Amino acid sequence: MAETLKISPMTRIEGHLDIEVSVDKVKGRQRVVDAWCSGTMFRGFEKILIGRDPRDATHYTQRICGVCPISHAMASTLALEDAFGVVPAANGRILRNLVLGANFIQSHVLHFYHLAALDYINTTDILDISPWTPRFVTDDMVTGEIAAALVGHYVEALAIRRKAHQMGAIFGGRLPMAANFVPGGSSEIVTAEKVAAFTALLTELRAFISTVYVPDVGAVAEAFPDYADIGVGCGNLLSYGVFDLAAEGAKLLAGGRITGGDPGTVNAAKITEYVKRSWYTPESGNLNPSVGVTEPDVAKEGAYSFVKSPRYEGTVYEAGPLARMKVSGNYSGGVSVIDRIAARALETELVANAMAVWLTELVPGEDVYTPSKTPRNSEGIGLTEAPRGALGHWIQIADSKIARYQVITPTAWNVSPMDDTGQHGAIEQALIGTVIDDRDQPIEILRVVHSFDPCLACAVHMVRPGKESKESKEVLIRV
Ligand code: NFE
Repeated sequence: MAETLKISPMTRIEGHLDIEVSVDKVKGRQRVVDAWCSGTMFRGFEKILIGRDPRDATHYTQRICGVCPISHAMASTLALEDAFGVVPAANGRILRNLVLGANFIQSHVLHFYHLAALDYINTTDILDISPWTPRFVTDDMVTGEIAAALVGHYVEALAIRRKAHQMGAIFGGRLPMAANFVPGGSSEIVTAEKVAAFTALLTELRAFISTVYVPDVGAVAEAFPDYADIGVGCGNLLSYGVFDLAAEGAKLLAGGRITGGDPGTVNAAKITEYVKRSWYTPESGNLNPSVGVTEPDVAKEGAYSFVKSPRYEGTVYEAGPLARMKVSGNYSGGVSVIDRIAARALETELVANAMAVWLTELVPGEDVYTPSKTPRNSEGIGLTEAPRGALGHWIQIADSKIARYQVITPTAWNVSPMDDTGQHGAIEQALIGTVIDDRDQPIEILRVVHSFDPCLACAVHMVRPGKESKESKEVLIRV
């Protein structure tokens, strides 16, 4: 018999995501036959920014999320540089890449050890305390030595993340919210001492990535071979590309799309956001973000999320490290739960290795910044990649103030609800068809959703007062 299961909130993600699935017996097995992702909070940054100094965008938008603030600093700075008509000084460009790289390392290590790995480990005999409890315990979870090692690395990874933050703060001024991103480059200078301090921490982090993180991901992949075919989803991948290199337009991870197996380029003019199933007025939908509107309507009939539905030429795309690694030709595997986790680990190694080279390209004493002036009227687009995937900021400046600001986060691509033509979002599609072994412990749902590393803090914001607060534990509700 069909049954609707709701996991609310979905835990070990950043922010509050509700997942509702309909489960029924199909071809002799219990499967997810329909799925709905709901972002349960409203992110009001587009409204908060209106009327402010354009340069404030870099500082305000970093507060969208404490996990990926540097990506918002980068996207807003690129949008401002586009609007101001300024090109960053070489030192400034490299310093920004180094701070963003530090944030990628921190975020990817967080995802594997602190948000996803616990879906695969039975910790009953190791640690039966919070934050490992309450949780689902299923027969397929790893036990014994591998489980003990992963739990040990969970603790070690906390210190590694702190060191990644400390490293980023050397040039960022502070972290998580960096102070050095400015149109034209960076506000921090390059000294031999700072380069040496950064290099020492990076050396330690690279050792952890290569000798602990990548092998641990390999162990999980080996223990869960079925998951190389689970959670496939739409199969379309999109990346804007990230980490600008010296040659104009060149990036460490080149952007692009893969659609039905075919490669393609990305043109931001072809992005449209839909809101038929989102809590926004109809006027907020069917728009390119350059002319985007964000007007909430919490009483909207048929809506189930505060996340809009971004689509590229009307098509659903998955964003994230797997998309980035595949479209840039750095990953040859498929699209699945395991591929997402593996590509994320390999990307961490690739970025950390590149950072070691960038450190040698810094020139102490040289300019870090090209001066520029805020124009009276202008507009700009900043496309980059956050740890979780494609991130875009769109700014319109009138009378030297922000007249319009729009943000599309990677999680909006992944966690989006159904669009105007009824297409499910990327995670919803990845869930549909998934076999559920035990309706009382639908661990498969957690593994599929967590593989995308969704961050609702990025996608949406703000809580309705008066509602009971939901703490971080899986609440399985049968409806
Ligand atoms: Ni809150 Fe973020 C990243 C952005 S996810 S973590 O990575 O932008 O949508």
